[in-house]
Amino acid sequence: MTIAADPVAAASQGVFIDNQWRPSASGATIEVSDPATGAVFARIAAGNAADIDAAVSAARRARAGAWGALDATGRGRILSRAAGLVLAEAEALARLESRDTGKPLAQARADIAATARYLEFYGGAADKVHGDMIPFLPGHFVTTEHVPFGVTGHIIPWNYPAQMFGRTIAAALAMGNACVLKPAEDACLTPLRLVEILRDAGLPAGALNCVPGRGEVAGAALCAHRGVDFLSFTGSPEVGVAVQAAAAAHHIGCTLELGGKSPQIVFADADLDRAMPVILRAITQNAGQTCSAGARLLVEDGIAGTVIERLRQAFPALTAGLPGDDRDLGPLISPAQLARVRGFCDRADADGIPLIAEGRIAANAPAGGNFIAPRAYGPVPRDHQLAREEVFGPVLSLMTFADEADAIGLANDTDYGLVAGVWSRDGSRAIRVARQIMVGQVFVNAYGAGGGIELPFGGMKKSGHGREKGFDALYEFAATRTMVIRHD
Ligand code: TXE
Repeated sequence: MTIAADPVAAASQGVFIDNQWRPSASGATIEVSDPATGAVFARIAAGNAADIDAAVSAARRARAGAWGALDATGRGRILSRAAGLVLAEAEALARLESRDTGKPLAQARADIAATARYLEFYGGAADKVHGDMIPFLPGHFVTTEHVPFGVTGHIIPWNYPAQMFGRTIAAALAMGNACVLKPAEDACLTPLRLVEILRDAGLPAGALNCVPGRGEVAGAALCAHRGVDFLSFTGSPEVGVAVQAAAAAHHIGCTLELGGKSPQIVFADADLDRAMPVILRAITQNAGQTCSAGARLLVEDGIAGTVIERLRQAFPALTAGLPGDDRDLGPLISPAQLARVRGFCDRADADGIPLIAEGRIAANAPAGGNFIAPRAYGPVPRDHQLAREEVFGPVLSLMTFADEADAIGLANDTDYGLVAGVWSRDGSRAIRVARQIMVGQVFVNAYGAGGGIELPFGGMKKSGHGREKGFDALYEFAATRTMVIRHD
């Protein structure tokens, strides 16, 4: 029985090691609740340090055995086959993702398509990675090659479980690493199915192992395990610090993707008809629980009134509803996340921050669901919590700026540095500004949450370091080995 056919079966499937499910060491489980109703509909294993240890051992055996012996073309073919298998059951996976995370079905379908694209992209890229020949001293011949680290540990969050799986696992496998995945306890049913799909595509035993469980137990054990050679983490800055400390304790590297407070900079000459729908989508997609959500709307003084009026017109129609009804947004992931987002709104209200506009919750949204209506506040003082901290919910903070220099200063006046958008009909200015924003990805007259699979993505400052997506991600999962040959 597969998880796609019956999510509740996940309970009995324990941890995935050496290409098979086995009971977790403790037998303990974690309840999985439906964000739209609050009802428990599945259970997952609560893996612990013993499970992590078994998974890492399996991965090390795979590296020393069949997986380590496979050439890059062989690895790529397996990933490409997996892409096809994902597409073949895309609808079932999308429904599972939508139920587990609460996201609208259309967004879940897009996520599954993207997951297949990751597998396809890195499947195709696997045997296109090559080193250099470097001119050196007379009588010397120098080459470089990109060597997989060995065993890579992956900790992913709950906001895009399938996409995060594709992003981090496909790139690491393409380079020849063996992986141990710790998915998020709040939503991990699609990753639990995706590991089976990789097996069915021909991945040798041990090349990909998955231990669901709590972060402070299974996640911490993965970070601390001496058999892990590299860590890839996406989640909160607080846990990111702990992951990096654990990596440093045993002298390994890590990539961290830790969210953001991304600015959308709108100059007075911007094409608002084009910009506004994108700006709205960038804060409502996945109910704002997106690392690259366009959370700060920075508007040139002269058009602040116009933009505020546009928000007043647009927001009341924005609706949070049942995932299957495909409204603008679904519920938040959990009661805890709902309380966190409400807390931001309550503090903004208490501090007298003007509420520009509010969306609504659909009449048929169940009372037990984690629904919240999207909101736009502004002008938000530059030092207010709502201007500075990641809400991770559908809450837009509008601020105004005086001129180009002020816009750049304001955009960079944040601890984060993930994504930015610049909207202007003056092409030279838009590019000039875009190049001064300290972020890993910047859009001009566009804004795509994180961009495409092909585009390197990652943070500066508190948003983390390292790059995912595109070819850059492949090099994150390998060390460069330089070989110097003397032949005179
Ligand atoms: O994140 P956690 P949470 C931000 C966002 C959100 C906040 C809290 O602002 O509101 O973080 O979310 C695992 N050792 N982002 O609490 O705890 C955990 O099991 C090792 C931004 O869900 O960081 C899960 O698999 N691992 C973000 C993963 O870390 C640990 C996405 C993320 O959970 C661990 C998610 C530990 N000690 C939240 N503790 C983004 N960058 O998009 C937890 N984990």
